[in-house]
Parts: sequence; C-alpha cells; structure tokens
Amino acid sequence: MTASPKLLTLCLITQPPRILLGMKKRGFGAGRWNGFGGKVSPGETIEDAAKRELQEEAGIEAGPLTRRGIVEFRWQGKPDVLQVHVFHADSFTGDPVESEEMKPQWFAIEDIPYDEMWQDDRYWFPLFLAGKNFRGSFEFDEKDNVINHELHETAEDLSVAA
Ligand code: CJF
Repeated sequence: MTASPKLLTLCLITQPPRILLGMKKRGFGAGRWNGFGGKVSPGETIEDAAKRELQEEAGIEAGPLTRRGIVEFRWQGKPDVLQVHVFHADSFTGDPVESEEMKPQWFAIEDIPYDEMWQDDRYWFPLFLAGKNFRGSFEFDEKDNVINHELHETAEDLSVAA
C-alpha cells in the first residue's frame, strides 16, 4: 500500500533582478528561506491554497499564478510522500509584511541563499528561474540531506496537471 501524497503549495514571486523569499519562523522548515506555501485544505483547489498561503504568510495578493513544477519528497525508510506544487507570479498587490510564520525579504536572484534553504532548491530553482516547467522527486536522509533525486524539464501544461 502506498499512502496518497500530502499536497502542499509553494509560491514564488519574481520581479527580475529580484525574488521574494521568506524566513520560516516556526514549524516545518523553520530557519530556512523559502517561497510561501503550505498545506492544501480539504475542498480547496491547489491554486486557491497557493493564493491563500501567500496572503496569510506575506500579506500580499498574487496576480495571475502559473503552475511551474510538481516535486515529490520522501524520507529514507518512511512511507509519507509530500507533493509540492510550485507556482510563479510576477505581479502582486499590497506590501509584503512579516507574519507569525514568515519574514519576507527580497533577494537578488544571483544571491539566492541556497545554503539556508531546503537542499532540493539548488536543483530545481535553476529550471524554475529559466522559465521551464519541471517535475522532480527527491529522497532525503534523516538529516534532511538529499540522497537521491530525479528532475526533468517537462513540456506538459501543468495548469491542468494532477
Ligand atoms: N522549497 C521547498 N519547499 C517545500 C519543501 C521542500 N523540500 C522538502 C521538505 C524536503 N522544498 N515546501 C514544503 C512545505 O510547504 C512549503 C513548501
């Protein structure tokens, strides 16, 4: 038996030459920079969850969102699978504000702080930043190091993907 994956969202805002990231202040991923996102609630579309989490965590309203990647994560020896749907927006309304979850900060795209991010980000951010759609799968050890991965660019239309 394979459990169904837990659905999560990740929303990245770019306004070249900069990208908006947030320092996660508590809970899963605390102490790491990341985009904004979290769990999809029952009855909610994945895209609606992405917008909601961006609003809750950064206080901003996304412009049109594009689904750019689907990435699965598992930990060695554990059955759970996390499936993260990665969205991009290049516009938003409001001003990013710190929340209880996240402290937003703009970074130059060339200075993305990969050493303080989930390790998978080093692999797929370059595809994301190049405007590609992608699918990936990462396996972590108990210290959150990547021990196996697959990653490919895809020509599929992820706006309709499951
Ligand atoms: N960038 C990134 N975001 C994740 C998860 C992740 N790697 C896996 C945990 C090992 N990398 N998110 C999951 C939580 O919700 C926000 C996005």
